[in-house]
Amino acid sequence: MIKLGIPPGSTLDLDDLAPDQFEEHVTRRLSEIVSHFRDQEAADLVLKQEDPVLYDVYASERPALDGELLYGVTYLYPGKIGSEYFMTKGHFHAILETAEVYYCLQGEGFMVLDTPEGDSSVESFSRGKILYVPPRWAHRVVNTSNDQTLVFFFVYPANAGHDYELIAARGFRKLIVEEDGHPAIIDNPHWLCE
Ligand code: PAN
Ligand code: ZN
Repeated sequence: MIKLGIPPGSTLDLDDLAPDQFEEHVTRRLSEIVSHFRDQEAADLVLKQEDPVLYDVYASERPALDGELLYGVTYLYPGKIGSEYFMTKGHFHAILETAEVYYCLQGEGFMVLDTPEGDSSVESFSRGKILYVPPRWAHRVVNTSNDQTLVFFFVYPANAGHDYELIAARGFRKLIVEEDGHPAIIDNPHWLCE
């Protein structure tokens, strides 16, 4: 139930990995995004042992109306599946012509972006960096740290919605993998294949 008036402000404590001021909480485990990883054998091996949490998303609850915003914070944990770093599922907004702002509060990594037409971009994303995701650009965040959680704040129109299907079907054009101990941006060999 959304209350009228001004919601109380709150302070985000970065050491608190389970902030309680947000009404919505989604936990994403490997099994939910396993098909997005390049190395399916490595993913299967991990899943035989455990189903690790890749990230937690905490978000405000607002009505999906014109003029409303949703905001929150994502904790993307460090880790790899084979040589590919932990990443968010990635999506277009269901209303394609909606933008988003991301602000990195902790950690280091990249944002990978694609348009439906096949344009592609990769932006570094580390503590203090603000990224503007223009309308039409699908977006995914990748944590390239070996040991630090990547934490970022986001805000976007409350009626934007999420379209995960196109990315699930064709992937992003670029992948971020570890090569010789460092992050490398490579072409996705499976882009558009399925
Ligand atoms: C973010 C993302 C969040 C998780 O709130 O939804 O970081 O990523 P996936 O939705 O791709 O799993 C956002 O971009 N909202 O629009
Ligand atoms: Zn988004």
